[in-house]
Order: sequence, then C-alpha cells, then structure tokens
Amino acid sequence: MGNLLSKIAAGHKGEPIRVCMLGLDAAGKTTVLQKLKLADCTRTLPTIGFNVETVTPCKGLTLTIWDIGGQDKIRQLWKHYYTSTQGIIFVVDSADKTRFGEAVSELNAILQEDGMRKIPIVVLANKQDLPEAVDKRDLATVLELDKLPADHSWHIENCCAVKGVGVYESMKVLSSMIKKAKGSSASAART
Ligand SMILES: Nc1nc2c(ncn2[C@@H]2O[C@H](COP(=O)(O)OP(=O)(O)OP(=O)(O)O)[C@@H](O)[C@H]2O)c(=O)[nH]1
Ligand SMILES: [Mg+2]
Repeated sequence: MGNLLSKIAAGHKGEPIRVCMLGLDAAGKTTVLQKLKLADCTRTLPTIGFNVETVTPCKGLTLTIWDIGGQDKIRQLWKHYYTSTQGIIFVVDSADKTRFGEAVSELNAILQEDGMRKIPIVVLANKQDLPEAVDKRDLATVLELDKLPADHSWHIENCCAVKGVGVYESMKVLSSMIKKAKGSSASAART
C-alpha cells in the first residue's frame, strides 16, 4: 500500500511530478528545460517571469518543470512557486566562481522556506564544457551540501546543458529521490 501511494505521489500513473528549477540568472535553467523538451537550446533569452513545461525525459517519467527567472529582482517571487513542489533543480554556472557566494545564499534561502526543508534537490553543476568550470565535488563543498540534515536527500551532477550532458540522468535520480521521500513519509504517517 505504501509502495502504491509513493508511486502515485511521485508521478507514476500519469500524474506529473512538480519540480521548481531555480538558480542565479544565466546559470542555464532555460537551456536545461529546452534540452529536456528536445528543442533548440542554442539561444535563450533571460527569463522575465517563468517558463513551465511538462516533459518526459524517459519512459514512465513525466515532470512539470517550472523554470523561474533568476535575476536579482525576480528572486523575491520564487517563493510564490513553491506550493506543492515535489523536487528542486538548482542550476549553478560552475565556471563563474565570482558568483558562488551569491548562489550559496540563494540556495540556503530556498531550503529555509517552509515546505522546502525536506524537498529532494538535484544540483546541476552546469557549464562543464568551460575550462574554468569547477567539478561537482568542489561545488558540493562550496554549497555545503554535506551539511544538510541527514533526512534531506540531495544529489549533484556535472552538467553541460547545451550538449545535454548530465541532464537526463539527473531527472531520473531526482524522480527516485522523490519516490523514496514520499515512501518514507507514507510509512511515517502509518506508524
Ligand atoms: N558554455 C555553456 N554555456 C551555457 C550552458 N548552459 C547554458 N549556457 C549559456 O548560458 C547563458 C544563459 O543561459 P539560460 O539558460 O538563459 O540561463 P537562465 O538560468 O535561464 O537565466 P535567467 O533566465 O536569466 O534566470 C546562455 O547564453 C546559454 O547558452 C553550458 O552548459 N555551457
Ligand atoms: Mg531563463
């Protein structure tokens, strides 16, 4: 029964998983979304507001992804999209070390919001094609992911959104983490 509940809650039986994709401006969020849509992603415009798409990165997995603009002035609106979010994709420009501090504080602000504290998160260490890009292990340290509470599941993936590297794999991982989280909360509710 718990297994069935977790499958329904995590996007099986035709119900898409609701995911918020966040990160600083120019991190590559819209490029990731375009890649998942199998659309041309060579040119994007800064997102003013949001894009939302329902995508099926692999058979049996459907996600509704809210790609929200990352410009400074838009970030205060992020929280209005959090309701019913089951998973977070946080995209970082791994080559832009000058903005790592800003990325850390935005990530912390997201994870401190009510309702977001235990939401599974995938960090995309994007722009790995650039020579100055920092590897996922170093980025995990910068973002202090290992300091998240033990019951907060996270995963970090090296990614090159323009080429699609790391994008599909991470969606599968996110979906498994969401299923697992839902499974544990369903069994906790029964005890
Ligand atoms: N070299 C390289 N450039 C990338 C990659 N992913 C995205 N970009 C480029 O980074 C720029 C910003 O990408 P967007 O996808 O528009 O960034 P965004 O996070 O949606 O930005 P906002 O909408 O402003 O929040 C674009 O010029 C992309 O082509 C990547 O993997 N490698
Ligand atoms: Mg965008």
